[in-house]
Order: sequence, then structure tokens, then C-alpha cells
Amino acid sequence: MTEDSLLRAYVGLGSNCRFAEKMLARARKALGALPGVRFGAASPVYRTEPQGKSDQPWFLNQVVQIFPDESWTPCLLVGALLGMEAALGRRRSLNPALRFGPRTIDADLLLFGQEQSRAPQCIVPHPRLTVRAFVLVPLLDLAPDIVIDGRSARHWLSLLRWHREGERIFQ
Ligand code: PH2
Ligand code: MG
Ligand code: MG
Repeated sequence: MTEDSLLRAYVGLGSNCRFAEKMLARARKALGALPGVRFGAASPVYRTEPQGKSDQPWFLNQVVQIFPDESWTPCLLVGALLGMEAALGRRRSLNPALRFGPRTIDADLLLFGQEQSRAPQCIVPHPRLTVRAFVLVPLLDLAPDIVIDGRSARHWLSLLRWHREGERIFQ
């Protein structure tokens, strides 16, 4: 089957542990190994200033394109991403102060074709996608014409305060 006829999904990867580069590589491999998922393309890896909780190390961020077959739904994919995070050693903290702190690997479902999901555990498009330069920039590398909530990704990015120096994103 040609890629044009397949559903395209985008996953945002992030890590700010000591082995961040390695964690992204392991996550890409695990994504491609999910049953019924074809790996599409990976954006460049960006070094990004922490957004939100700022007293933590800089992140490596990347967006990956995958083609899930008809057996997948947004919620099933989010479940698989959580399983993958746990398998790669992520331990989630219930303490809200730590929730956005350093992590071994974060894998967020950003977009699942044109589908919208309002289920609380698997909201798609990702609810913070349009306010994160560290996600919009690599997403635009893969999908320059992509539309999110009725506006182009470029439009959303133009509303944010950010700048880049090569592969570094300040925000
Ligand atoms: N993830 C967060 C919060 N802040 N900042 C950057 N630069 N990169 C991230 O992946 C990131 C963040 C919560 O998931
Ligand atoms: Mg997450
Ligand atoms: Mg996240």
C-alpha cells in the first residue's frame, strides 16, 4: 500500500535525562516495532529550553511520523505509548511538582490523521500542541502544510515567543 492512502499519525518525543539521545533512539525503535505500525519519518532532533518548569536540564525533542493500520484508535495508541514509556524506564510521579520535571522519555500522541478525540486520557489533537514551539518546529519539518484545529501549524507558531539558533530552540 502506498503511504498516501494510509492514516498518518505524529508522535512527539522528549527526554532530558543523561542519555537523552539514546532514549529517543530506543523510542523510535519501539514505535516501529508496534504491531500494525509502519515507521514513516523522523524530524531532526532539537535541543530545547525547558518550557514551564524551568529549573531542569534542557530537552532533546523530536517528532516522528507513523502509519498505524485500521486496528488502531487514538486511545489504543496512547495506551501503547504509555506502555512504551514504562518499558523504557519512565516512572511517573503523583506529585504535581515533579510531574513536569526531568523524564527519561515522554511520548505524546500529537495527531491521528484528521481524527478528534475528546476522551480525557487521549485527547487528540494534543491539547498543548499549538502552544509549544519545541513540538511545532519539528512537526513542520515533517509536515509543512499541516492544519491543527482549523489553522496551519505555521500560524500557531507565529503566535508564540520563541527563537532558534541552529538546532537549539529558546522559548
Ligand atoms: N515537556 C514538558 C514540559 N516542558 N519543555 C521542553 N523543552 N521539552 C519538553 O518535551 C517538555 C517541556 C511536558 O511534557
Ligand atoms: Mg506525555
Ligand atoms: Mg509531554
